[in-house]
Amino acid sequence: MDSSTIAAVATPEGNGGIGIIRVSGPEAIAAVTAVFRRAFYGQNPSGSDTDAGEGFQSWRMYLGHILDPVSGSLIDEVILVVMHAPHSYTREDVVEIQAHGGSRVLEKILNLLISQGIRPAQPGEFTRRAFINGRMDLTQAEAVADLITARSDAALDMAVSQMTGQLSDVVSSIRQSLVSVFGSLEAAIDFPEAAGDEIDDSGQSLRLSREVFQQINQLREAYESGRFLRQGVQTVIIGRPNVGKSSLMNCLLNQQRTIVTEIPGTTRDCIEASLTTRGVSVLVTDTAGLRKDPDPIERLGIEKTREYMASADIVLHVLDFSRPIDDEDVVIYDQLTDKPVVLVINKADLADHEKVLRLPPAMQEAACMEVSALQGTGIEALKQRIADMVLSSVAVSGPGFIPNWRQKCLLDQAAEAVSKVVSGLESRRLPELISIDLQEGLSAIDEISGRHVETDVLDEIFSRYCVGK
Ligand SMILES: Nc1nc2c(ncn2[C@@H]2O[C@H](COP(=O)(O)OP(=O)(O)OP(=O)(O)O)[C@@H](O)[C@H]2O)c(=O)[nH]1
Ligand SMILES: [Mg+2]
Repeated sequence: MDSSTIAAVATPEGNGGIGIIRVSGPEAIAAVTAVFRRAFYGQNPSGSDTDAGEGFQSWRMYLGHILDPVSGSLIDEVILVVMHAPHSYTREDVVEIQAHGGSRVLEKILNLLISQGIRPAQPGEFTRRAFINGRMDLTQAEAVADLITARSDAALDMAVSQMTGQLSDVVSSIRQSLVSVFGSLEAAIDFPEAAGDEIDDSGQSLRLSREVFQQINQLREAYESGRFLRQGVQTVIIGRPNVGKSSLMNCLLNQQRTIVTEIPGTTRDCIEASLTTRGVSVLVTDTAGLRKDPDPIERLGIEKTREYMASADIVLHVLDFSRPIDDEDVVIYDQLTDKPVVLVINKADLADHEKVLRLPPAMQEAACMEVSALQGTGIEALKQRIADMVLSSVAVSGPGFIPNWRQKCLLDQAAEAVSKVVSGLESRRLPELISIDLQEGLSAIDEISGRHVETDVLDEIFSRYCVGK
């Protein structure tokens, strides 16, 4: 365990009202005390009424000044908050210095602390210490990063529930069940006579293992249906040239992001942007119009469009209300068999009241929305529709939090191992063999919670955090 004392600027770079420097470790209080002079309200910072040496109480704020201990020059007026171990984020002694938020000021204070023998913190090192010191498990530590980077309400809710330990609880209940099955198998291995001819006579181990298998699968399903909330939903706008794809993109974003002209074939590349609607993060891509006889540049654009279509979560297939549906529209639609599609019938402003756009039978099953990208009508309803599609798929999944990719890979490993345990118990294999599978399942579960995890895995996880967290 690294017992050095670390410090970092915890607030974002740039100028701000206040900036916070965080210090953690056994020397935190001593180092800060060496550069801090407590001021009594209304008295001169350079006066003698200071008590830098007096002990600080936890969770109180102290007004004072940071002074260069060598030159005696005043650096800033600050507030200190001291948190004595173990009642702090890292469970070590922590001091937070609330200074003025100029990057030069913060850098100067940090350098003063470093001159007191403290080292700069690595990215995520405070949270890593919180994990190592048992304040949180690895799923909670990962949720801290999710919380900071959450771009939508839904992602934020998910991060909060994971940070407060909901995933940890499920993982630890899975662990308990596996340990209990393990205990029965060990007993059967150590005392075969006591276990009788057959292991798991009562069927208790089999029942528990099946339950665990189901729990693990629920988490895997939650990943599949809820990954939109983590990554944002990939939405691709496609259609024939000139139907108004770029106009729709601009309208959704509420800004002129892509070029619109009356010339078919205007957009030749794929243009991405993101928006948030109803708390859901949506990544939208405008694409080149799909047509039969493209020129060489358009052809490249169309190839790219197809790649985006293949990886899309939702496709917005744009049709033009002012023109009858033709074979090209149908050909495009037919390529979308495995995707959730919304037919966006654009240019609704050009339709007279009696006119209805006739859709061929195959297209009639799809969700349809009428919009005018020119006038902005129907756009809110379309956004609502996209959010509903995402949120309904998440609601089905249930648990209220969504494993990340690392956790999902480990859940896959655990599921495979536990399914072998189940079939081993069903076919009454030797307990020694079943216990090998069980151990594999346990170690995957323990890697999720961080109970047993390699240092390089931790390095990889925490390197994605910001410095100061
Ligand atoms: N009346 C009307 N015109 C529209 C509407 N949406 C787009 N247009 C017009 O249709 C023309 C084509 O619009 P774009 O948005 O460039 O169409 P596109 O599908 O991106 O076209 P390509 O990039 O060439 O494939 C432009 O002249 C737009 O002003 C609409 O809702 N109503
Ligand atoms: Mg376009």
